[in-house]
Amino acid sequence: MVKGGDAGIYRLRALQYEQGHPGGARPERLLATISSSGPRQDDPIPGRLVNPPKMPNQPIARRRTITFKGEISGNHEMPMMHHEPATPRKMLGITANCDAAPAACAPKQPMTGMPPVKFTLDGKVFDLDRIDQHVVAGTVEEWTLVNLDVFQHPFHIHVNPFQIVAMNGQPVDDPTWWDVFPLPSKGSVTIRTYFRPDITGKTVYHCHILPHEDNGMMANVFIHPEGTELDAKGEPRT
Ligand SMILES: [Cu+2]
Repeated sequence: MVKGGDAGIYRLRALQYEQGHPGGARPERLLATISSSGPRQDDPIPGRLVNPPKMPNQPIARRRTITFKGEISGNHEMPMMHHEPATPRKMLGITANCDAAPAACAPKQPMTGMPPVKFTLDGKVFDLDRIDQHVVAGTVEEWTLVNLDVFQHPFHIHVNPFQIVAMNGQPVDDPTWWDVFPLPSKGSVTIRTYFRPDITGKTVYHCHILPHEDNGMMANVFIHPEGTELDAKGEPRT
């Protein structure tokens, strides 16, 4: 939350950002142009919006390791740079927004004779019908997210935010709740999350770089109702 300045025109920019990608840093981009006008308001800005919930003090029900790997084969940037007219593709029943996610509108394999771009979680590309993790509502889990690439992968999981408990194996003591967190180059982040009891069913976790996600770096997690027992393979007992 920001307080507007004196009357005038302001530009909101995303600064240049180094993701560690061999193609170089992401350039600065103009996000919005903001016009400040009218009588001045001096209302205070709240110091905090909510009192964040505490992580429940309960044992870790399960620990998992998830690996992130991109196979960019030298043409990783091609979907973004393709010049054919964009055709929106349907993903998860939703038609892609070509302005917000140009990669979703580019042809899947822009060049012939080169291996396709492939981004994987635990060696697999996304499959709508495959459940990759079974978890139980009301439990706390720790996931170690391993990035095998030199470039970052920002991890995002739907529904349940998470806390960071270790970076590259070094403990971190920070109660901040995260929605997305960048995995460092050739490193790991261990997260702790509480699967809240009131939300169950299938959802996803994925890399939040859209061309990575759209080329496979996403997986399904199924949150079973509280009290569900998982067998040795981590699947619900029937
Ligand atoms: Cu990624």
